[in-house]
Amino acid sequence: MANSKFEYVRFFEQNDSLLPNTYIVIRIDGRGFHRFSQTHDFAKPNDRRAIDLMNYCAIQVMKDLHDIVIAYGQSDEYSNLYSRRSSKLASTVVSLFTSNYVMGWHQFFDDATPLQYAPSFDARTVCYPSNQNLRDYLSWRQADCHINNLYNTTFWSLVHDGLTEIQAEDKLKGTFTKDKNEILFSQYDINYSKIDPIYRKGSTILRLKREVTSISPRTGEQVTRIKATPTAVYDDIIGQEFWDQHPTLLQ
Ligand code: DGT
Ligand code: MG
Ligand code: MG
Ligand code: MG
Ligand code: MG
Repeated sequence: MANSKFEYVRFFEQNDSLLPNTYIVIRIDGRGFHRFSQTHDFAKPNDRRAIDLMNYCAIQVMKDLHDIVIAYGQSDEYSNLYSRRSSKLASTVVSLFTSNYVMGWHQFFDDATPLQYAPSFDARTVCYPSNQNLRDYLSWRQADCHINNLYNTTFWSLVHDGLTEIQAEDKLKGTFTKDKNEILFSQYDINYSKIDPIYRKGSTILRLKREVTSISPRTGEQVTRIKATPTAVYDDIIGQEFWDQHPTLLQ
């Protein structure tokens, strides 16, 4: 590019290259999704359509951006673990996620719930230097999912039972996990540990190896090969077992 007197402005761009030898986590979170979930009548406490749409977006992002190793999502947020590269990634991930959210909306919500305004997500980038830090980060998000889901499940059971939202909030003030489990079990016949793991554990997207069959354009023959396909699982990622099952994740 020819030099021009305007070129000096590029030195105003801050160097935002990320710390080397670290795991890069990009967390995106729906902006103002309290309102968004109300406008679009999301089911309480969990709307399976909304979660499936979020998972679809994360899978599309991983199909497009091959450097993402694993993604974890709950509520209106998604954490993407990158193997390397700069924070330009955050804007790529968040815009790709958002455009897929808009384009995929009608696959998950029927005509009675059209998208009413343009949704947006924020993105933040954090570098974690050790395997332990990274696992603790993901454990933190999954623990958050559990705490919120247990609270929300109990809260909305009370409200559907006739309490006002203020009464339900008062009743749950200062309660521990075992108290909420007890309310669910004794009053609503809900065994919390039997609730669908997608709600209790959140969603983890992994590149699982799968057999895919296609027709070779060259020979016209059917060929089967093993392809790593981004796939949602709803496992516990806090314990050791998950990491033993997927030993290549943290290499
Ligand atoms: P922010 O992130 O600071 O812009 O604000 P919000 O409003 O996005 O709040 P945040 O991210 O702390 O909390 C997520 C909101 O999204 C929360 O109000 C609950 C709502 N939400 C997420 N998933 C569901 C769902 O499946 N069903 C319902 N009813 N609400 C959901
Ligand atoms: Mg927030
Ligand atoms: Mg949000
Ligand atoms: Mg959130
Ligand atoms: Mg460019």
